[in-house]
Parts: sequence; C-alpha cells; structure tokens
Amino acid sequence: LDGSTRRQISKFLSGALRHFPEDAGLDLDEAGWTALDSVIDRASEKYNIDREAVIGIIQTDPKGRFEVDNDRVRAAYGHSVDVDLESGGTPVPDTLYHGTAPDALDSIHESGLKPMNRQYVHLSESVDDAKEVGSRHATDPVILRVDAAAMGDDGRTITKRGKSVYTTDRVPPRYLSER
Ligand code: HQG
Repeated sequence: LDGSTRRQISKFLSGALRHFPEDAGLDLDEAGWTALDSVIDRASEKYNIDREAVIGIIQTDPKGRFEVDNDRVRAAYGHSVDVDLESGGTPVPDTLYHGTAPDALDSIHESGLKPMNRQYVHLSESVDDAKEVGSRHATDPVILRVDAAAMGDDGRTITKRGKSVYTTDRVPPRYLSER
C-alpha cells in the first residue's frame, strides 16, 4: 500500500473510532474500546485489502492514533463521541504548545482553550507539531505556549495520549501566551 492509501485508511479508522462508530457498524464501550476483529473486517471490506494490511496500519500509525489491547482497539485521542478515557499516569513536559487559526485568538484570549467539538483540548509536545495541527485550520497558524507546569501545580490533569499528543479538559487564559 502506498502512503496516501495508508493515510486514507488511517483517517477512516480514526473517524470511525472517534466520531461515527455507528455509521461504521461499530459498538464502542464506555472507554472507547471495540472488537479489533470487527474494525479489521470493516476496513478490509471497504478498501478491499487484506487483514494484515489493516493491522499494520493500526500498529504503525505515525502518531500512535490507535491503542490495541489483546482483542480490542480504540482511538487514543480525538474523540467527539462520549467516552471516558483513563487520565494521568505519564510525565508531562513543563511547556506544551497549541497551534490554532489567527481568527480564533480573540475568543481564546477571552475564554481559553475549550474542547469545542471534541471531548478534550489537544496540546502538542513541540512547536513543529503545533504548527502542523494549526495548519489544518489556517495557512498562517498561530502557536500558543501552554504553561503545563503551572496547570499541574494547580491540580489540572494533563494526559499523554498516542505518541506526542496531550489532552486536558480546558486551558484557561492565564496559562496561555503567544510565542
Ligand atoms: C479552537 C489532530 C475559539 C482550537 C491534531 C482549534 C490534534 C477555540 C479548534 C487533534 C477555542 C478545534 C485535535 C475558543 C479552542 N474559541 N476557538 N475558546 N478553544 N479553539 O480539530 O486541537 O491528526 O477539534 O484552537 O493533531 O486542532 O487527527 O482540535 O483550532 O491532536 O490524529 O478550536 O487532531 O490529530 O479544532 O486538533 P479541533 P485540534 P489527528
């Protein structure tokens, strides 16, 4: 499979596990897990590829978008459907970043980072990652610096999910600065 086909299938799997499980014929439990077999079946039918190829895409996703636990799988982050993921447990860098559209800045300065259509606010480990995230929303993304250390001191939970994404409930304006 070429890179663009792999990305397309990864995108379908992310969509199914984060946003439209029912449309994809999947049933997620309260923590977002579903049977690996059924996910493999859906994707291999839809894209006419063998099961091993689907497993490969799930296991080698560059951003660690999928978690596999024995015979089940879930999206590691990004959900809009109501799921209750375990939080905390991994160390968090003192500074995190968030890339966004210039248009959103006034509102963000006013009310902080909110999850919007997702369950959590998503933060990046590096400026480069944040730029990539922001460029999905605007050609000239703005990078915000998030004082994760202060959030931790104040008892706010930030959780690492996937390879380099961090999620939290929301980020009030006092923890944000423009870099
Ligand atoms: C903005 C991708 C106005 C926020 C990425 C963002 C990420 C506000 C947009 C993951 C706001 C929501 C998620 C406020 C936040 N007023 N706008 N108060 N608070 N916003 O797509 O973080 O490749 O839901 O700045 O890598 O862009 O799919 O969130 O621009 O990790 O695996 O509202 O998705 O991962 O946009 O991206 P999104 P996001 P994947």
